[in-house]
Amino acid sequence: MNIKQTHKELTEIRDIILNANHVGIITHKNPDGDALGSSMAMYLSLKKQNIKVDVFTPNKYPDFLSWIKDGDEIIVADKNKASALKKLEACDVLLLQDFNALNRIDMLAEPVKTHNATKILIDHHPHPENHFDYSISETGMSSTAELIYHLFRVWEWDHLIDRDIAEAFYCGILTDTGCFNYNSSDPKIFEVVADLLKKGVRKDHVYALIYNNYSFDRIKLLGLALNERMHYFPEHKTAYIALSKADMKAFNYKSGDTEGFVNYPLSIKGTIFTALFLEKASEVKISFRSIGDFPANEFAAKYFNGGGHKNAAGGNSQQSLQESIEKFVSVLPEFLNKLKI
Ligand SMILES: [Mn+2]
Repeated sequence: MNIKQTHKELTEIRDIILNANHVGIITHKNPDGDALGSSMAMYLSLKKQNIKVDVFTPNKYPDFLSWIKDGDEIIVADKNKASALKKLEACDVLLLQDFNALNRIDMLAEPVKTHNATKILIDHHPHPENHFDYSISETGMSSTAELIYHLFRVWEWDHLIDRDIAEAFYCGILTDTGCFNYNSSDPKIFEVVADLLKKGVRKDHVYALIYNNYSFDRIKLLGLALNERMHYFPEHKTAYIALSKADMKAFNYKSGDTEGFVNYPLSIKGTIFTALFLEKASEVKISFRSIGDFPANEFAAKYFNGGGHKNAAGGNSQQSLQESIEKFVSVLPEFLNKLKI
């Protein structure tokens, strides 16, 4: 366990949480398995200690995460903004989990920025912003879930981890490592998983809940993406998939349906970089994945207002879908040249 803060500093943070009147846990928009898993593990553990606590997400989490214990208690800000902001205002400690910049929490950014509460960032993305009272930022962790598991050990909260909490942690680790395909070479992750299994995690069951939980339409959309919307540049070891609004509408797109699509082109032998372009109402959303030394986060930051991890990043474009793709294709050679890959 390699958390930068000393044991004393971490204990101080624990005591701030334990002495709070009302803790607010906030995670990023379009919450993924780690955002939700790490938030709910914290939420369930605080509830067990009779601490008043709420979880806030900017928008709804995808259906494939609806099995997480007490997920229906999450306050979804874009569903009822006024009531969410009122509850947020009542919090005196805010735990900001699984994001590094306030723009990741959408309409909650401004209220959090001006909030008087003690703000504690708990995250594993590089380059966190620095306007928080405390920042537990560990880029070496596979996931925020793994980081919080280690915090629980330091805080002597591991006795609180029951099956529900263990499965929330496991969800975060499983999804943020692509089922142990990346960000998971550190043997310590498997020690964490071993302990979670001892706490009762139903490993195969959780896998099925997350990955065998799609609609027929979603599989057909994947078929379209791979068969007609994927473009491969063997000379650049790169492939991208682009889906238009019409493509998604044709298959009754629901939030979460394109989860994982970006990874498929990496299974082409020799591919080191992939992108997924999704045409949204007001922007084009882009996900990036890479293998080895290719810094997907630097590419996302340089050309597409984004960032993230070295091998998993995201960004956006205010141009049209076609213009965004053209930009991608045109900047790719110069970026690859500089890398000398
Ligand atoms: Mn994460």
